[in-house]
Amino acid sequence: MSTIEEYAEIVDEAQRTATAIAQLTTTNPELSVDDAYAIQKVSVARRIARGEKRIGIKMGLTSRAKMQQVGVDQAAWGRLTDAMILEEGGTLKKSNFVHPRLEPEVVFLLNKRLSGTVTELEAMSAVEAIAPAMELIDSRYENFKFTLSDVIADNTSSSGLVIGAWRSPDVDFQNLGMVMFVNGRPVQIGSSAAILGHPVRSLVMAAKMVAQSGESLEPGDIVMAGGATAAHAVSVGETISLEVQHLGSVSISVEE
Ligand code: OOG
Ligand code: MG
Repeated sequence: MSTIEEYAEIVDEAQRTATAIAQLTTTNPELSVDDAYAIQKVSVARRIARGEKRIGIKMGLTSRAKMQQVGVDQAAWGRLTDAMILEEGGTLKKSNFVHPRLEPEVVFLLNKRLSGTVTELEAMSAVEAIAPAMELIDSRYENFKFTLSDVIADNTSSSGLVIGAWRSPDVDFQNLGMVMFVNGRPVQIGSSAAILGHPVRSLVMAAKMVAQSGESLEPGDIVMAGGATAAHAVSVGETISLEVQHLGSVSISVEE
């Protein structure tokens, strides 16, 4: 059995070099969720030590569609750094990733600290702004296959994010239409309500989950709410865009 540090190096190197690895649970079927979060923390600390900056967190597996697509039925969170930001309307290089997928999300910008048990009202009052976003997920595991512990150790597949224009959260964002297009053709159609019934619940859950790791959500942090539909495996030559009702759109193109 390897140590937390050894596993952290394995997943970090897989990410850094875009190389697929075997699931950690193949050699260690007993890998616990707590150990997996410890591995995630150390692996992201390696990125921070290389000069990346923490920008917030992402929630994952907060919709039924996402859980079904990857066969894991519990929510999880991961850490985001500035190196993951992709330019809105720009391009992403597919060769920087193993098997990248894009998924439609909404993202929150916080202006207050949130940690532990908070109400939906408290979570709402900590939201400075909301924006449409797509997350680029890229499991480092072969065939995009993993258990809950595997995916947590792999920073919940976090790889990139494209964020659209921020707007005031005064719009009711409980049930907003979300359509993701590939070269103008709709490929994923959903609603923000697919995210736990209301995306603010993802923020409530985020505050609780980070507190379990002794951390908090800080003013200035962003929190990705989680994919509202299944993710789309991207191909070179595609332009992928997301339109969120009342929130606007984001897009990115895929190159070699
Ligand atoms: C795990 C990450 C899930 C989401 O938004 O549900 C996630 C994965 O699907 O690879 O980011
Ligand atoms: Mg996601």
